[in-house]
Amino acid sequence: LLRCVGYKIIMETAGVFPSGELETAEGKEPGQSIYGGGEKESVNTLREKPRRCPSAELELRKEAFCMGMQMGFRWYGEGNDDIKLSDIKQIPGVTSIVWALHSKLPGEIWEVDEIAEVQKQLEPYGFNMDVVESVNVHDDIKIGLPTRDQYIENYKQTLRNLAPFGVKVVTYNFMPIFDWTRTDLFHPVGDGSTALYYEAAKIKQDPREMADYVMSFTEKYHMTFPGWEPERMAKLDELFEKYKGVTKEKLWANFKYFLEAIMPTCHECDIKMAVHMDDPPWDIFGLPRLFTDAAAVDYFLKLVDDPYNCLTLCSGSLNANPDNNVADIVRKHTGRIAFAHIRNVKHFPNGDFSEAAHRDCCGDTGILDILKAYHDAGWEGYIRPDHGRHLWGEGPGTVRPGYGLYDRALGVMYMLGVWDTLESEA
Ligand code: CS2
Ligand code: MN
Repeated sequence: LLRCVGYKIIMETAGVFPSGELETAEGKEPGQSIYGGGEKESVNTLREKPRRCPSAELELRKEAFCMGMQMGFRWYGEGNDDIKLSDIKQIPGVTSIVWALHSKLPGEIWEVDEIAEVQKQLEPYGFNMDVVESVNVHDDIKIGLPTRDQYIENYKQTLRNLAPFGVKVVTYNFMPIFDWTRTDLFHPVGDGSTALYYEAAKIKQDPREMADYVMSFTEKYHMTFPGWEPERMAKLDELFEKYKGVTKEKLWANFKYFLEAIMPTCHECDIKMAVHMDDPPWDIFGLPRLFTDAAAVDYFLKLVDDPYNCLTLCSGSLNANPDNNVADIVRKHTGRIAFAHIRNVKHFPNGDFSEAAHRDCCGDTGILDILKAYHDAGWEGYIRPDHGRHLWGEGPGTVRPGYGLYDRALGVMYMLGVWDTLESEA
């Protein structure tokens, strides 16, 4: 019963009513806006009554700050994303905008007034800002330089600044230098759409070529990509130099140091740290990578065994290695997964892979198994469609690679369709 996600209650707990008063859909006539202005929105789009949860239980859920599964959608912010919040609002079931202050460099403090600005943008649409992706970790912390302590203090201050806005989960990664790595950002899939693609033979020891390729998009379309900030890319040789001697063991030790330092702040702020899986999950350009398989996930969760030390379990990142069974990890570590990224990947025999539509049979990741594992384990957390293909005219300059509107919206509907079916059978 507790698994039941009542959309209405999620909206109430999220405090969506811009007026600040706790209104309920019951107080409105069908067809009357509950969003406090703007477009006319029918209350019939919300469930009149949650289907299986008696209201007393819903109250309990509220008291226990029990979240249920909440659907999120990543948005890069006003002036930084061609997709509008009003477009996202039209995708059924999305309650959370997964956001970040993308102008911030790793290590900088996120100031309260900057966070409040985002809140002001989200509020009229009733979206919550519970999930931040990402607060990036400064390289000096990963390398273990003496300067790390100041950057850790800054990180803690950012967490303290985020907490009053209701932020519950902070995603980040612990990959040296780069975030995701792909050799083609708009690769034809064969049906007229394009997707992110990884051609193994194109990854050489010299990362400069790769960085130049990504930077060419930044220059041409004035788009910066998290993990590929021009300021950092300009110092690539220096960065590589600094990482010399950072073995996998050292990286784990530096990771432990960072987490142990911030866990008390996470408790105080009630914010879960949710580390993203490495993408792709293997060493690259001679740099060590940690989150490569299930054993690494086990090791990490024991390394700092704290309920606030959690995962952003990214299905597509891990399953870029086809040996990784993500559903098994879901079953084993349900309570430590704060955020689920659902991404499907198609593998080729030569080691190349392409990103694919969310539907199970469009790729090899086992999306159906993964969703079933979350459902059957009674998982409660945040979930979002991760990368999607670029459809219907989306392309370089109009969308961020992997972050078009349409395929991710289809992904949401696929996930909710599977979820609703599992619920109705439960
Ligand atoms: C994300 C990651 O776009 C993506 O693939 O899944 O880049 C993720 O945002 C970061 O690794 C988290 O810091
Ligand atoms: Mn992801």
